[in-house]
Amino acid sequence: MPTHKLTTVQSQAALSELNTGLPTPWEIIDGKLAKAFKFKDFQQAFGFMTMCALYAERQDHHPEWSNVYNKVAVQLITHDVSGLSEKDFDLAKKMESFAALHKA
Ligand code: H2B
Repeated sequence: MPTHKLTTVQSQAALSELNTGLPTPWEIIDGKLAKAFKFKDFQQAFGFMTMCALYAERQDHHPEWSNVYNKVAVQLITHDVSGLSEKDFDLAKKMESFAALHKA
């Protein structure tokens, strides 16, 4: 299925939908969908990252991220379209569900 770059208006609408009900929201920073997750400890953070990594590999859509102990800073972008696509919002939603399985 081809991937389409979302317009600014479409990205803002998708961001609002993604953030509905979330205590800590995602933001669009420098054209990337970004969020910093914080967990109880490194084990929880790495468990979260492992679930995300396996999903990302299945989808062939990979995050930019960094980890320091209990924090995981995530930036999502679709390199193939040089911008945001539905794939980024899909991955962000999955990341939220994986984060919910790990201790904050
Ligand atoms: N991940 C992300 N975030 N954006 C992409 O455009 C992308 C990817 N493209 N993972 C995939 C891999 C592409 O390079 C391969 C060839 O399908």
